[in-house]
Amino acid sequence: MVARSSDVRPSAVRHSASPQAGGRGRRRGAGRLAGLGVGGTALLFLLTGCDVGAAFDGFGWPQGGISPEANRMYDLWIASTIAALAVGVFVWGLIFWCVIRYRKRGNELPVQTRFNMPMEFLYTIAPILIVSVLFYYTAIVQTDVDRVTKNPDVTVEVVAFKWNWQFNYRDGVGPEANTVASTLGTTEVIPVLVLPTGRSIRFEETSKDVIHSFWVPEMLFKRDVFPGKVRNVFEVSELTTEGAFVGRCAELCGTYHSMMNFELRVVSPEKYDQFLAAKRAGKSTQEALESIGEKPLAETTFPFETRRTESNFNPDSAPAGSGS
Ligand SMILES: [Cu+2]
Repeated sequence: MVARSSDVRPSAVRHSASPQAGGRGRRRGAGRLAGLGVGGTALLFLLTGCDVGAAFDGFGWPQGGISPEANRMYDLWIASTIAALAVGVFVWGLIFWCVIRYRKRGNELPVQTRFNMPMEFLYTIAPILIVSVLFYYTAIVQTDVDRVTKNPDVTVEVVAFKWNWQFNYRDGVGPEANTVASTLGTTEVIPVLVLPTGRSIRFEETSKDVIHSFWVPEMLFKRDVFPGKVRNVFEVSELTTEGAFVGRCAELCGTYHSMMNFELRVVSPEKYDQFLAAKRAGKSTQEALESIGEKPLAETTFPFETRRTESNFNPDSAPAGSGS
């Protein structure tokens, strides 16, 4: 016959009243202390955003962000992972401890702990607390990353099309603003998007055909580019590192999706002003880049060989015997 909990509770009470109760109480106290220690450590990491991620290769998250927003998202990931690991180690420890400490030793029914209100209260409150803390920090970082301002220092319109990019430097925000200079990618030349460090930059995205996605891996951020009237907008408060960074389309958009690369060239604000002035004076992007002492062509990626010829693109019109 299976004992109901009400049948065995008196035994549990008697058990705890035994002479061993003092030792058990001390052990319980030590367990609570250990739990508090693990929780406190996780909270500490969460609050300080300590960069232990570098020692663990970012726990799978790309490192080397070039904007404050990228670093904030990285810190959130690292802190969340540490908190998850702390909870995981604590729970795994409890499981193994229970398996060993309370393994079957005889036929006597062990002490039952059903309807233990403090413990059930803890089971309910602890997850709610953990989720609340994670939600709180996620909401803060997400709001920060999605924030757009009324007057960014630089506005660039990103136009995606199958299968390349056009970058329009604008004199204001929104679709009514004017393009003052433009860079258009071609099959032969990778488009280079030139932007300055230390200035807030607004990206306004629009597509000519299907959905693409604007992605510079070092910004640790990508956002879809939609066709039609939807104008996807995001901002970075500044770019912190000069250099050349490859950019990609991150949305499967058709045959040559994987070849839809561009380059982000981050330069000093002075060089950026000179570049824009050269563009406005009618120079090509390559000439303007050379005029500020930058390499004229992309250095992080190269035009892909499309291998599109008359014979393989339109086999029906190919001369007889020119291939399968
Ligand atoms: Cu695309």
